[in-house]
Amino acid sequence: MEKNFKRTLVTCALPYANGPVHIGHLAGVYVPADIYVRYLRLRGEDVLYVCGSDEHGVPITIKARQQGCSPQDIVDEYHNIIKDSFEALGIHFDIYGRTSSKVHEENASQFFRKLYDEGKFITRESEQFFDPEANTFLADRYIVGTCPKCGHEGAYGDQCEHCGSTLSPEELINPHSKLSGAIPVKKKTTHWYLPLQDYEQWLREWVLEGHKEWRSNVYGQVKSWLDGGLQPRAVTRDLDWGVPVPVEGADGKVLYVWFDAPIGYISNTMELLPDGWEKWWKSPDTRLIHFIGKDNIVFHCIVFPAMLKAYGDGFILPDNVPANEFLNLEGEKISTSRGWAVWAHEYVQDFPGKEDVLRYVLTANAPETKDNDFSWKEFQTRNNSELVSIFGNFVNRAVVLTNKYFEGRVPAAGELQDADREVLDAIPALRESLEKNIDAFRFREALKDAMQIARIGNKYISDSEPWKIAKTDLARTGTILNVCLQLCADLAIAFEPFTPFACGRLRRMLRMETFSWDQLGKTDILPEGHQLGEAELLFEKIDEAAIQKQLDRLDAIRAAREAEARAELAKQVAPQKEECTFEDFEKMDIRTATVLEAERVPKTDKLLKLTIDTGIDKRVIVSGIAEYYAPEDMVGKQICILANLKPRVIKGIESKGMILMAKQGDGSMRFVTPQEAVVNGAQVG
Ligand code: B3M
Ligand code: ZN
Repeated sequence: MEKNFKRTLVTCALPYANGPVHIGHLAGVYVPADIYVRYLRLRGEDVLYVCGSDEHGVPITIKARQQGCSPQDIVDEYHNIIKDSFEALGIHFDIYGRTSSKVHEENASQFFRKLYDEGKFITRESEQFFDPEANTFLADRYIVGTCPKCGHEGAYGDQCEHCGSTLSPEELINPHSKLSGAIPVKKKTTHWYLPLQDYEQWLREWVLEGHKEWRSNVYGQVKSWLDGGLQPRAVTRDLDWGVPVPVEGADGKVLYVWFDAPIGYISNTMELLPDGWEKWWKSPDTRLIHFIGKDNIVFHCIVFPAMLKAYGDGFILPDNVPANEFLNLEGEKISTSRGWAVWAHEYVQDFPGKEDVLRYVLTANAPETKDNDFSWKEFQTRNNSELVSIFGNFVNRAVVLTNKYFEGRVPAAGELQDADREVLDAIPALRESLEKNIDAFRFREALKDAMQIARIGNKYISDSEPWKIAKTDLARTGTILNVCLQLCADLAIAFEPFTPFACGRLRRMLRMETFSWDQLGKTDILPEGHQLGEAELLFEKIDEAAIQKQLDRLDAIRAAREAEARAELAKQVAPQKEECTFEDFEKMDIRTATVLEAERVPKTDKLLKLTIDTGIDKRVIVSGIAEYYAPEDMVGKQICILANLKPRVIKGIESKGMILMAKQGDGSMRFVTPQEAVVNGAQVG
């Protein structure tokens, strides 16, 4: 912090209340923000921690329609699920508000109204798609049709979820309204726009000149937006869910969700502190930090600042926007719609008491500078061989030995030897590094620093073997344990931002009723004679079964998805072949026949050798249908064959003719059979 701020306002991106939060959200936004806030508070700083649900936007209205309920029902449900899962993970906001609240509606309206009155908007008429039956404008998501890129029939007007292409409604083949099925027509509509280009120069100075310290991914994205030239951005939409546009003649229009949502940060602060919110938003002594994911960078670094600038009235701008990249799950992009995610509310049910483990793993592997992957195996390994074997094991040995030899009282530190001093001296340096890392939003590195304290402790206790020395020199054992217990106290402080639940248990064990960041690295945090509490397990091993259960769940999702993709592919129909004459067709001798015998052709996966009664003769045909039919399925079946196909030798067997098969888009085949039994040898034509 170069400038002397008096307080810090930390906001976290407001999650959309149309689904639960998953590990991608946690790793990207909420866990790092929580570490930061806990750290600042430990240092005694004045912090306000604000979040809430983002309850507007088209996806919420679509979900409501799908489920046959109102958008309010949807947001009520997910608001509570999300709120509870944050609490369960130890993420305690000062307020977790919602953008459907009265306070927000009034505040967002008022915000729009002031910009409107001061002429800060421009209006533009454009043509938008309209549903003539439902008598309403259609958001792109409300228009469905066939994807021009992959042929998928349920593509949306903004995107095909099947092939991932970005689309516009104009590109859809056979477009129709999701509401009524009607064909959308273009209709004129007027909207309000914030002329972002007017703020371009100012944004350049503020970010590109003034905030070179921002993360390179954030700075780079802002620069490329600015270099690309800013355009007016619509701040209203034709929709019936959202904050109504508070001006005459704007019936059926609401504020665009990305206009009202960031104002939600302010509204939520107002809701918490009706009389004290301004000091958090309008004082130059306040430092504002937005924690977000990379897909929100433009809104937090360009659009919202331009809105605040346009509004004036002393609103502060973010001092930093530490946006993270994305987290993948087992090598694949997390996807809410495909169910490819680990949900926060399910995790806390599946792993009760292991909230810290998720916080730890998501931090150790945080996607701070590039996309990263979460795997359940890594989760298990980090728990078992880091939290349990290093941190937990060290603390356990120190406390158990103190109980054993000193009745649970902190022994005196006698004369220190080099090894003791080396260990104690390492901590202030680690503390400094940890502070630098957190101050620079490098939480992965900060966590390594904290873990280094446990690694040092674990090595020290193993090397100095106080349990052996106890037989001959109890005072020396006491010195070693004193050093170990100071390290335990260091851990209870240093890990508090990362694993607050375990640190609570650790402080109970150490009876550290009061503690502060300033104590970290001191050699007398626990004074001689201080009585410890009961030994407790800090972390527990996670077994194979618990991991396998999670992997099985993901495998089931993958299998279902693959089956769906195959079914989709099977539907694809090959285009018609080149024209042929009746004479061409007449050349082919197609007949009914019955399979008498069938066996696999040895050393092949695909071939069956079929002995056939063709009505003319008995003959052998080799056919590539073994993937679809077992030999016993074929015996006795009446089929159709091309009888006069030139014989071929396949795998040493002479094949005379061909079985007629219906081949689907995914390559799968079914034999063709007369609808009722007929004699063998009947001509098909
Ligand atoms: N509702 C979250 C998202 O893009 C979005 C953030 C709003 S923050 C003002 O997932
Ligand atoms: Zn597609």
